[in-house]
Parts: sequence; C-alpha cells; structure tokens
Amino acid sequence: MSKKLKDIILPDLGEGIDGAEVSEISVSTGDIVKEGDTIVVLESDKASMEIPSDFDGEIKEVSIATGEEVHIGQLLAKIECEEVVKKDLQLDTEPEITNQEDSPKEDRQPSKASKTPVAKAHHSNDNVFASPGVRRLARELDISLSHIAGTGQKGRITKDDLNNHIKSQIASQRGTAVSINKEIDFSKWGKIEEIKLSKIKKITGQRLQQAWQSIPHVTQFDKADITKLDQTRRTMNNDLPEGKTKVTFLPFLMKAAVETLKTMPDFNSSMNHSAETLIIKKYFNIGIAVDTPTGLVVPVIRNVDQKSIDELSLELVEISQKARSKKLTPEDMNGGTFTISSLGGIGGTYFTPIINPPEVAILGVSKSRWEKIYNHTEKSSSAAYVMPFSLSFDHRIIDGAAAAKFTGDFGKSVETLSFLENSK
Ligand code: CAO
Repeated sequence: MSKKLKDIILPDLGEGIDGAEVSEISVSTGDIVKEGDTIVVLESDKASMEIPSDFDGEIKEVSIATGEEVHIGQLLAKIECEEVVKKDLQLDTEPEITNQEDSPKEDRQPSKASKTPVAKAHHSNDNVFASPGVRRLARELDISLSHIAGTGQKGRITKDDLNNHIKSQIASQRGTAVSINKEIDFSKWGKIEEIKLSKIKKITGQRLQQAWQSIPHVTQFDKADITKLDQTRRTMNNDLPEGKTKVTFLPFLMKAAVETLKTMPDFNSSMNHSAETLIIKKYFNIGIAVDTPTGLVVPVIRNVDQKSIDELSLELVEISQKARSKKLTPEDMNGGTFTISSLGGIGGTYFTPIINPPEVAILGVSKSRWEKIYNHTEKSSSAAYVMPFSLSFDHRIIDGAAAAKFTGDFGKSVETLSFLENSK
C-alpha cells in the first residue's frame, strides 16, 4: 500500500462563517491520527468548531499557529496516509476512492496518539462526535450527549441538535405540574380516588408554572384602613333601588389601583418580546381573578378609569357570572394591564399572588378585620376596618422601593377615596 502526502485544508464551515481563529491545535508533527480525530479547534464569533481528520495517517506538518485567523480553503496540516480517504476536507487532485464505510459514532474516539487537549475536552461525553462548544454547553447543563442523535456530517452532534434536545426536554416538563413528579402508586398506603383535571385547571396550571418559573417575583405586604370605604359602600347599598346591583369592595379597589397606576406607569407596563424595551400602556384594563368550580379564570374589565363604581359593580357581576357559567371568550380575557385577585370574601391574612404575564404586577386582597389602632398624636385608640393586601411584582422591571411606594399610595387612595372626586 503506497503512502501519500495529503493536504488538510479548512472546509466550508457553514452558517455564513468564512473564517475563524485557531483556539487549539490538537496534533503535532509525528502524531498518528485516526479518522474523526480532532486536528484543530476553531472559535468564530458564532460558534466553536472541531475540525476532524477525514482519514488515518501520520501528521507530517502543521501549517497554522494558535491565535491565527484561518479562512476556508487554507492549508491546516499535511498528513501521510496509507490510502486516500474520503471526501470534502481532502482537496487532493488525485481522484482516489475508498471502500471504507463511515465508521459508527462509537468508533470515532480520539486515537491514543492524539494530543491531550482533545482528550481532556471530552470528559463523560467521550464516545460522541461533537464540537467543543457543544460539549462545553452539554457539560454546563449536565446533559449526556450520548442521548442525542447527531444530524451533522458523519453523525456529528450539532449545536442545533443540542438546542432541539433542550427544547424537547423543556416542552415535556412544561406539560403539567405532574410531570415534575415521579410516578408513584399512592394506593400502596391507603385508599385513593383519581380525578381528571379540568381543561381550565390544566391551562391555568401551565401558565402559573411558566410565570412562576420565568418571572423573578417579589411580594410587598401592606394594610389600609378602609373604614370610610366600608361606610360609603354600606350607604350606597342601603339606598339601593330595586333591581340594582349591590356594591362590593372590588370596584373601589379597582379605581384606587388605576389612580395609583396613573402616577406609577411602570406598573401598567409589559416588557417587549426581546426584553429590551418597556411598553407603557396608557389604558387601564384590570383583570379580576374569578374562582369558578372548574378553576381560576381572569376576565378583564376595560377602561376602568372611564367607568363609575356602579358601572364597575354591574360589569363585575356580569363577568363573574359569565366566568362561572363557562361563557367567557378569549377576548374577555385579553388585553389586561394589571390584575387584582381578591380573597377578601373568603379569608386569610396576606397571600403571594402570581403575576399574570405579560403584566408586571398583581394585587392580592385579603379579608378585612376590625383592629384597634393607636393614634400617637391624640394618645387614644379607635377601631378601624383594616384590609391587608399584597403586591407581587416583576423585579426585573420594578424595584422594591417603587413597590413600597405603590402599596403606600394605593393604601392612601383606598383610605381617602380620592378617586371618587376625580372620576365619574
Ligand atoms: N374584606 C372583607 N370583606 C370582603 C372583602 C374584603 N377585602 N372583599 C369582599 N368582601 C365581602 C363582600 O363585601 C361580600 O360581603 P357582603 O355580601 O356582606 O357585602 C362578601 O365578602 C363576598 O364578596 P365577593 O367575593 O362575592 O365579591 P367581590 O366583589 O369581593 O369578589 C370575585 C368577586 C369574583 C372576585 C370573587 O367572587 C372571587 O371569585 N374571588 C376569588 C378570587 C380568587 O380565587 N383569587 C385567588 C387567586 S390566587 O390563587
């Protein structure tokens, strides 16, 4: 078998890359390499790539240096081989053809003679064929490349293969909250009943899980004296004409929220899709969390700033009836700018509501209680009807100081009912 000296030249790197910097030379003169062994590692502004040898042989000359910028078609090394091996990398003018089949992926390990940098880079993913960039990312994310089928040349695992694998893993975990649990036979320990989740529960569950996992939530707690609000509401309800809707606390809280949002517009915003700008909305559509037998839904009441307490009361009754009779349309739930979740009619003191994306904050209202408040100036105590509330906010957009101001201002608005003077 005659020996032939071959040029190893830089092949087309794809993805519009015409050159790259040599970050590592994995061979030196005299090394015996096998097909698939890394000759050189390149770093471009887009990717990190291993350039492998396409045939077995002895390196006779290394024609590049670390740090050098190399371009497609440039000579990387000269190799002496027993017979001409296959394709692309070899630009030899002699059209010699090999019968050798592509070796299986498992066989493409670096030869014993190949230099240590390559061997070092392989770690637990040794038996696979992938670039250092892909290996590095897989190592960082603790992903075994042996589980991924490579679609690149000769079964090489590309960056896209790894990305697709990560995406499919995320998608499979996103399914339901259940997917993060192990399958357990609970009947081992006693009697059980298995109930199918409603569609609303599944969809809401996914949205809540996504919001909770992707938004850095912080919750600020505060209280407001709503004695005046309670009296005003009672008066309105006492004088209620036949057939008119009873007023609850929520319409007042919606108005107070809008009054506060007008002065603190960041709370009435959304981050744009690339997370580079903040979109401030000049309209005030308040989502209201409604508890229904089949799950939680959040219909939106539009242009709250332009509506009276009576109008909001009526709309609240209509929308919550629509929610409970499963008649809400997607349109009823779109376009919200801020959400209020009220557990005031049920109980509890404070809770941490989950933000309703793409909104950036949500108010959680808890049940009011009569408390004895000590007035330091007058040195006397009096009874006050006190409403605890919480504000969860997206900390990427809102700082804690702004949130504390928001809850303070909202509390003041609720206490003084200032919005009644300024609106319908
Ligand atoms: N403090 C004290 N009492 C309160 C109160 C508060 N903060 N909020 C409401 N109440 C009272 C109401 O005044 C009413 O009492 P009266 O009949 O004596 O006037 C009673 O509680 C029932 O009110 P309501 O809850 O029916 O009415 P609402 O306008 O406050 O709320 C709605 C409407 C649709 C928001 C509510 O019915 C609902 O579904 N709440 C649950 C929302 C939810 O589940 N959120 C949790 C999401 S996080 O998992």
